[in-house]
Amino acid sequence: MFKGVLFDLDGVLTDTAEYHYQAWQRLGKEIGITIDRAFNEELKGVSREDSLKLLLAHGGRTNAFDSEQFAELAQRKNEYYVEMIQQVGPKDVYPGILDLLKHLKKEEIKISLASASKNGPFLLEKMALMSYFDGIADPAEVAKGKPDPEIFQLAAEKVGLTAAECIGIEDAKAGIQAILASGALPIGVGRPADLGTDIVLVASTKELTIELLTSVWQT
Ligand code: B16
Ligand code: MG
Repeated sequence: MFKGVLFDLDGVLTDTAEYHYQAWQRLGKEIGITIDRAFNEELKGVSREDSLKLLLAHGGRTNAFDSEQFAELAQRKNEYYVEMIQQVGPKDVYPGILDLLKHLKKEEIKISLASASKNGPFLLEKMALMSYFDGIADPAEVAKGKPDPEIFQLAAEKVGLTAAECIGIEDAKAGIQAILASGALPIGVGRPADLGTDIVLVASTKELTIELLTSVWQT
C-alpha cells in the first residue's frame, strides 16, 4: 500500500491554474506577446522564472530584457496573480479533494505538497487545508523545478518517505514527468490530449477517491 500522497496545488487542489494563465496573459499583452491556452499548457507546473523565459521565447523576445527588467516582469506577473488569489476560500477547493484528504488522514497516509508555487502555503491557509498537510516542499529549496524530480523527492522526504512509497497527483505535463522521474506513481488530472495516454488520468478531481488510488497502486 502507498504510504503517502504528494499533491500538486495549482490545477489539482483548486483552479488557480486559470489565474496563473490570466496573469501571464495580462503581462504578455503589456509587452506585446499573445498567449493562448495551448501555449499555456507548457507553462503549467513550471516555476515563475522558467515560465517567463518560455513566454519571452514564445514572443521571440529572449534577449529583450536585462536581468533587472526580467526580475521586474516576474514580480509584476506575481502581483497580478496575488491580486486574483485574495478571494480564494474553502469554497474554491476542487470537488472530491476534501473527502480524499479526510480519508487519507483516517488511514494514516501521509499528505505532502509538491507545488512549484511560492504562493502555495498562502493558498492552503486561504482554503483551510493547511491542517491536512503533514509536509510542504518549499520550491525555494530545490535547485531545479519540474520536470526535474527534486520537488517530489523533497515532498516525500518532508514526511519521512521516499518518492517510491508515494502516489503523486498532477495536472501538468512537466509535473507528470517530474513524478515519473522521482519514482512515485503518477495520477494525472486532465485530458489525454494534454497529458498523454501512458498514465492513469481522471477528467475531474471528483474521481480521486481513496478506492481509485488504491486500485491504481495495485495494478
Ligand atoms: P508562483 P503547481 C505552479 O504551481 C503553477 O502551475 C505554475 O503555473 C507557476 O508558474 C508555478 O507554480 C510557480 O508559481 O509564481 O506562484 O511561485 O502547479 O506546481 O502547484
Ligand atoms: Mg499544477
